[in-house]
Amino acid sequence: MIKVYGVHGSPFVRKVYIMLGLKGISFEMVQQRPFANDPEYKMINPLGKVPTLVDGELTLCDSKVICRYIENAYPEPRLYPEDPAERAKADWLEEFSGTSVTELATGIFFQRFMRPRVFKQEPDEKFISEIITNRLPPLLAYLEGHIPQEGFVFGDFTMTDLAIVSPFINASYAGYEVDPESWPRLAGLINRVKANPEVAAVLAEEARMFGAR
Ligand SMILES: N[C@@H](CCC(=O)N[C@@H](CS)C(=O)NCC(=O)O)C(=O)O
Repeated sequence: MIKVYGVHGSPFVRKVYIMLGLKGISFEMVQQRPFANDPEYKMINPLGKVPTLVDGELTLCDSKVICRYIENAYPEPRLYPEDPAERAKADWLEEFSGTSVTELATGIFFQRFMRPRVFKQEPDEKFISEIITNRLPPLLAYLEGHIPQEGFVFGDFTMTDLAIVSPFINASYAGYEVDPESWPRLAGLINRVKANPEVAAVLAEEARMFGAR
């Protein structure tokens, strides 16, 4: 059986849990905390990050790579576009969302949620304000230009929609919501993705784990 090392609440692990759920693939969740500096875990993932997927002899260490593998190995239902140009656009939007956007959106989450709870430190509200006021808006404007008014980026729901929305789920745990007045398409996409039953089921588990909502 496929094993996924990680924890609920990570924007990257979330993608993998939800994708496997949407494909109807059974898997074992192996609890692995990020930032644990666990030498045994680093034997399978040299970066020590989550998620890691193990499928038989195969071990993969990055959510984008893992999701591509799942799509290729278990094609139904399709969760990435098949057209080469759309597929390339999907790759770019997932890369952009998983790097620059995640760094800022989960920066808010890290400061307000992880620092007090895990590291017993005060959040840096000046840094958070710099993210919200100056650094995030240009990225939100870019995403806004790639999201339709209704439906999903490629018509039907794909992993691109989840990849775009996932970092903002973490930001929402820290009290940040995308302003629907300024970025109505992104705010609408967030709501539509959260309404997907498989997404909602994983978010319910996260809420249970965080003891909130
Ligand atoms: N590019 C990686 C990023 C994974 C990642 O940064 N995961 C975080 C948890 S949300 C982590 O494990 N951080 C621990 C660390 O950076 O040491 C992916 O897409 O899987």
